[in-house]
Amino acid sequence: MNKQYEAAKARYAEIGIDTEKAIEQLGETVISMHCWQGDDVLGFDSEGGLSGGIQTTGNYPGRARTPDELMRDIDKALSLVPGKHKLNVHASYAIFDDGEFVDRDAIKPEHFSKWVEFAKERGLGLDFNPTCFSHPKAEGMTLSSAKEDIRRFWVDHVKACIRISEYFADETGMPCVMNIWIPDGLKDTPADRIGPRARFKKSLDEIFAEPYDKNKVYVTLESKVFGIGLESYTVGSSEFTLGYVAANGLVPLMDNGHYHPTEIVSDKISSLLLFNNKLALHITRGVRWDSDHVVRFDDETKEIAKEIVASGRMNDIAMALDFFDASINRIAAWVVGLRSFRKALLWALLTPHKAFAELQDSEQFTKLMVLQEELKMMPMGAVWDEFCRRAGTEASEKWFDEVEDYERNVLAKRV
Ligand code: RNT
Ligand code: ZN
Repeated sequence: MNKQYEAAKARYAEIGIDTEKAIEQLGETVISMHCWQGDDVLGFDSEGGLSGGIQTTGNYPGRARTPDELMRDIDKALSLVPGKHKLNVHASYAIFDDGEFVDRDAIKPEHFSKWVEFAKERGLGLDFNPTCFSHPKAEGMTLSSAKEDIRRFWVDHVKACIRISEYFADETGMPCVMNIWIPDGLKDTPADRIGPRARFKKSLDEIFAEPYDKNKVYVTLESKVFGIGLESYTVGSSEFTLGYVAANGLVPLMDNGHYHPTEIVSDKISSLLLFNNKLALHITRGVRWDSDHVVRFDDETKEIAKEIVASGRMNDIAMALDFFDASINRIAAWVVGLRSFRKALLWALLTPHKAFAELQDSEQFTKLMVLQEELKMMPMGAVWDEFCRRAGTEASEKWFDEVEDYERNVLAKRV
């Protein structure tokens, strides 16, 4: 019996919160861990750098350079985070046999069999992403290209990715979220805005003309407002993606780095839930731009978690992390991001949403403010510690000792 936890449990009971239930729900909630934090989004299928208007900054030693290194690093990170996870893989992480090379329009499930093996051994689900960037054919537009051969190449790539996603779902026994994001856009004011969007729409129509099992693969479409070198126009804008998913029964995906700086995804979740059966999120942290900083236990992350939990639709929301920081220890980046988002979910599970909503409805705004502020000093830390203890994971900052050992013994030797 942990005294601090027992005291916290009693204190939360006073405001109508059952900490046992919160711990249980938190343990069941699946967060999708992105593989690309471990190697600065480089992947294994090409030698070129990262393109598409996204950017990692920093040159911290120890980047994973091979599938084995990346898998080892993922294992290390997962050993330090409590709760259930899926692993989110990009098409550029195909693993070829020695001397083999298959271009992206022709990749097959077999090129991902090592990821399947890895996931199955660890009881992880798998999510997937076409990679329409970091490729010679992605120097201009991709699915919205005016060059027919280029457009076709990327249509074939996404079709190949749907087959791989089905394979992931079959093998793991869990649905696979397949997210389409294209970097297509323009640096300067477009002469023609509707042309590329019409071609993107046509490409998507061609992709989905081939049937797939919607119970196994949840196709999501991610919008974006700008990218580096794509400051004036993106083809896959918010209106485009919301329109396309509504008309075609796909799932919208919001990345909280992909809006104007004063727009907040926490305010968008409820509206999308009212008009969609499912919703997907890329949880990240933008600092001044779509910088993809490591997720922290900050106000907007807590507000996103609050909206997820308060909606009562947690099971309809696919939660994935999406950040890439190359300036700090990459394992620690993963662990901080995963732990922070789970802390935010715990924070939300320990909030008396119903009571607060009733205060709002009865216009008792003073009392609502008082209680919301007092809630911030509640002993959530003791509940988090107990959750970690039950999950067999280090609760305190001591987890970082293990990362430092790993850095000394493994990462520092990668030169
Ligand atoms: C880019 C999008 C996209 C990527 C990943 C690697 O701005 O957020 O989701 O970060 O697919
Ligand atoms: Zn994203």
